Amino acid sequence: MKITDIKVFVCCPGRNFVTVKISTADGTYGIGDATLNGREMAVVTYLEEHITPCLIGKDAHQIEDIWNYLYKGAYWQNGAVSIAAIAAIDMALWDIKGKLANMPVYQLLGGKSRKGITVYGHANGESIEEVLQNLGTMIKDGYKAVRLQCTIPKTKGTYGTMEGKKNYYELQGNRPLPPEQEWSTSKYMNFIPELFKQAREKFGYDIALCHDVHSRLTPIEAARLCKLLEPYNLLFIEDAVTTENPEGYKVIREHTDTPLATGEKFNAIWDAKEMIQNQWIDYVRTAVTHGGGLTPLKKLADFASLYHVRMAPHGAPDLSPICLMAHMHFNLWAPNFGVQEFIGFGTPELNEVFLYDIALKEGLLYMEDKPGWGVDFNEEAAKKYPYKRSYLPVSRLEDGTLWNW
Ligand code: EZ4
Ligand code: CO
Repeated sequence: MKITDIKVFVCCPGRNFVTVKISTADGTYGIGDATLNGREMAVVTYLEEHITPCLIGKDAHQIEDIWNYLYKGAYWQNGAVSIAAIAAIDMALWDIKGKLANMPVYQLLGGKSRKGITVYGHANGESIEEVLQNLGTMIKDGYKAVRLQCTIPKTKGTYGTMEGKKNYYELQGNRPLPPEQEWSTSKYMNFIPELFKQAREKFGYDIALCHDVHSRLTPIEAARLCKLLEPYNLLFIEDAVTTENPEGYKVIREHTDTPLATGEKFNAIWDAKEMIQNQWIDYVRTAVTHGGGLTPLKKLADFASLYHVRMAPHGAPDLSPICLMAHMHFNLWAPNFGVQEFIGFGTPELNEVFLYDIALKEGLLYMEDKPGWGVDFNEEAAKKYPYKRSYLPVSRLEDGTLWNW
């Protein structure tokens, strides 16, 4: 089945998304997500200049070969920009294969391993009281797992919260340059255990709780935080330290039994290999969009399963509903699926552009069986929401040193 056309769309229904649409000779099309937060146009150029011209006329069925053609064939294999571009092509091809087979993609992987997808939602706030109020609402709504992030007292917001933007943590779309946030490791370390202490005192131990450090600690600081949090029995601590030096996770592991999650910035299985093989982590956070598509993600899942490591895909608002639906299929299949991050049902603008159908029942996400990914893209609606330059914030220590955000 020959590829006849590939189009790349950028739109901003609330925040920026890059979408790829591949069409084939018989009129079948597939869609994929290529969104790289704050670097969207680099991926668009990579796709339009360097990928789409090479694929016209190729057989859409040869997903494995096309993946290697784009990865190995380019010589410059890796990097967030090229991997997001390859991921979108890979996702669109799996969508086409599912449609041509008249099957949901999870069937092509080997079928369902579970009835629904356990998700964790976000309870954010500018005070412990506000976070706990939001947590209470989510428990009432049936969530089985929740991530807690809270502004540190006497600061103007931190990762997970933004001053004046209640319960919304990564504003995009109306500011052209990166905002700056101040970071104090000591204030953070002195405060976070109290958040989880009060959460457990108020809601007990039935609800699974997790927290994203967003790589702001050193390994030994992270080890200390994880130890302080041991009494509150977390599902996991995410991104306790950066991953450039995987042995940082070994240091944490030597000190604590708080489970560890990382990998939302991994580009390839190779980035995760050492941490998985050494059993330094418990959950891999790689998303289909940022990990190069379904083709490498299914290999990553199988490899991780050999070491008791589970998949917990990244599901922040910068991953489009196409990625969310790809995760539905991936997670339904992956025998070693753990939990899916889920930020809730989209805004009316988002759901005008992306058409998909999911339902949350007792903390599990469900979807209807449809061929392919079961998500569509409304090109006309997307035109109403043009791209707006927008960046994530940056962090600085109190003395002005640039820090990890
Ligand atoms: O900062 O998706 O777990 N979620 C996260 C996210 C990331 C953004 C980056 O684009 O860490 O909030
Ligand atoms: Co994260």
